[in-house]
Amino acid sequence: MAMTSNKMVLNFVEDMKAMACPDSVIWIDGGEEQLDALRAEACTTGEILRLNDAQLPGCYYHRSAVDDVARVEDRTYICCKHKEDAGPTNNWMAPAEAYKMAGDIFKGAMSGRTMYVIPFSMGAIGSPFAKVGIEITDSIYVVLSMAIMTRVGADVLGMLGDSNDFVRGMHSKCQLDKEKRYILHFPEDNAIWSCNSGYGGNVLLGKKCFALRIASYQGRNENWMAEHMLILGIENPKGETKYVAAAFPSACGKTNLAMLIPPEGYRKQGYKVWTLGDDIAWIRMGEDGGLWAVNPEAGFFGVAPGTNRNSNPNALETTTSGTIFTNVVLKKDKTVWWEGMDKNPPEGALDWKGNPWDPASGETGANPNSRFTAPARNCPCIAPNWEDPVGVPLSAIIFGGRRARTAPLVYQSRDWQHGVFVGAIMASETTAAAAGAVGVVRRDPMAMLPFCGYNMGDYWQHWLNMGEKITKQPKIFNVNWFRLDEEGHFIWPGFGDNFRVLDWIIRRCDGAADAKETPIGFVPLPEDIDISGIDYMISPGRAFDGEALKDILSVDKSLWLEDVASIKEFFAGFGDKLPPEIAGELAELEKKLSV
Ligand code: GTP
Ligand code: SPV
Ligand code: MN
Repeated sequence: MAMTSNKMVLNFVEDMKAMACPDSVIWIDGGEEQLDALRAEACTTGEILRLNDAQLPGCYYHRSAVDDVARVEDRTYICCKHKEDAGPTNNWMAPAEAYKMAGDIFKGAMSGRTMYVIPFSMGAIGSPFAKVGIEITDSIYVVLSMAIMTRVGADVLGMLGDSNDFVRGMHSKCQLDKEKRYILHFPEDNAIWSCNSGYGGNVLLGKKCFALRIASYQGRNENWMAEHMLILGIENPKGETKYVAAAFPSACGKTNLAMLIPPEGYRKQGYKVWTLGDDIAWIRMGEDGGLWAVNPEAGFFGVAPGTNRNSNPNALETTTSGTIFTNVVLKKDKTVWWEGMDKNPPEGALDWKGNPWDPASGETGANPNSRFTAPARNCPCIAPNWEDPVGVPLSAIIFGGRRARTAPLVYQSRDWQHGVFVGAIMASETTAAAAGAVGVVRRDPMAMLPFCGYNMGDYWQHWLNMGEKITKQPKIFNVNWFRLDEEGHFIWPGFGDNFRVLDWIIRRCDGAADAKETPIGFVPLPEDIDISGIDYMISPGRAFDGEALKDILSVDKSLWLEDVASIKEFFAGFGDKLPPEIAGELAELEKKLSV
């Protein structure tokens, strides 16, 4: 039974039905009863498996196809009328061609299957900034995951009313044929078509497809910003909370930073970190002239490997109920395990492919991009105001990536324009979150390279324009937790100790900390970063100390000049879409490095 009389929604569903030819259509109402029935059905077919109810109540296990475990950037397209509007960093296809190609793939793809219609909201229902999508899918895993990651059901249609302002999302697993796998975005039509995948980032269309690729396009037209950013609050001993948003590329530490627990010394003084979001921020101008951020999601689709009681106890706690685990190790007692959880790989377990796993084999048990899908409300440090419809005011914006050598632990931009440049020159080593080689340095502006729904040159201009419009500009910083020593060990302890850097950032925002000016921006003096109580061995013979701190605060001009050469080459691809202000900042940087 259709749950709405909205003609646009009904027409969309009818069109997709006519194309995919499902045996039946089910509208997702958002109630537990329906979701429970779907869970039971998916357990019967083996699509998911119920985990140990005593230890992991309401949790399920899922495996994706072995060749379908990450986003496929080379098969992801922006389909707008003019190629130039997609820009040099996106794959482009003409809309008519894309609809035709995918239409042929979708033809009859759901015959013998049920088509689910998921009305979902990005943002709290009732928030003036929330946006609606309808996702059609033939996967119960997608329905259950969307019910965790977004707000789904009848209330969403109530909020939409008769409006045509919704994203039309069409997904089918089809045959999971990787040669016919496409993730197609039509920003000018508010539409997303995804076929032949069952992996989260390709199929949970509310996330990267809508909340970043389509929303970034909408934000440019409507004067707001959709960013690949976590949002956190830092409460000081006086009970005042300041908010920051941080953009790091995939698998570079957003979830971890969002949920961090400050070192003991800070905790004793009364410092606390509150989580508002771990992956996506929608940012608008507030009435006070500042920038305000909301998290449009309702759950976390987090990286499992490396999550443990020390690195991120809050994430671990978040996943103890109502969670779906994908591609992790399945233990005999129907609990889960992954590399980096503890030092006791389980015996008699099944690996992420479903085969008996021998920990001594040298193969990992969990896929490096294995993930958990967990409700945000489960998180012990979720901010009490995380669903506030107007969001939270940002004091600082932080960029960061994985750089073995070039970028120092932290530096601050001179002003907004220079800060936009700092975001635009971001680079990071690739990770398992996307298909392809891992560990290769690539330029990834604002951590948005795979997620910007239009020409990145226009995107930088939009950042500059937003800075002009606001009167209270957040301060802009860059961090790098990933500097390596000669032998490849992380020099900085990271995780909870990253709070020491957040502390400097907040003190800079308050005008309460000093800094040294360098060619790239303001770097802390070693004595400005509190390293008391750090207990970390960089390598067997070397403890982290003041010397190590000096090392990772250093700015090596020759390395930076190499980076300038790579930036020039990257920027050249944008032609006259490169804002002159950004070109000017690059010339300035080169000049400062050359003296
Ligand atoms: P996406 O969900 O893909 O967007 O990733 P993310 O940015 O949320 O990354 P996440 O926090 O899940 O971290 C990814 C990996 O980086 C995990 O294996 C972490 O253990 C590791 N990591 C996170 N923070 C740090 C840190 O401060 N230092 C080091 N060395 N590793 C870290
Ligand atoms: C990322 O890759 O940045 C993720 C996971 O957050 S996915 O939803 O697959 O994009
Ligand atoms: Mn992400």
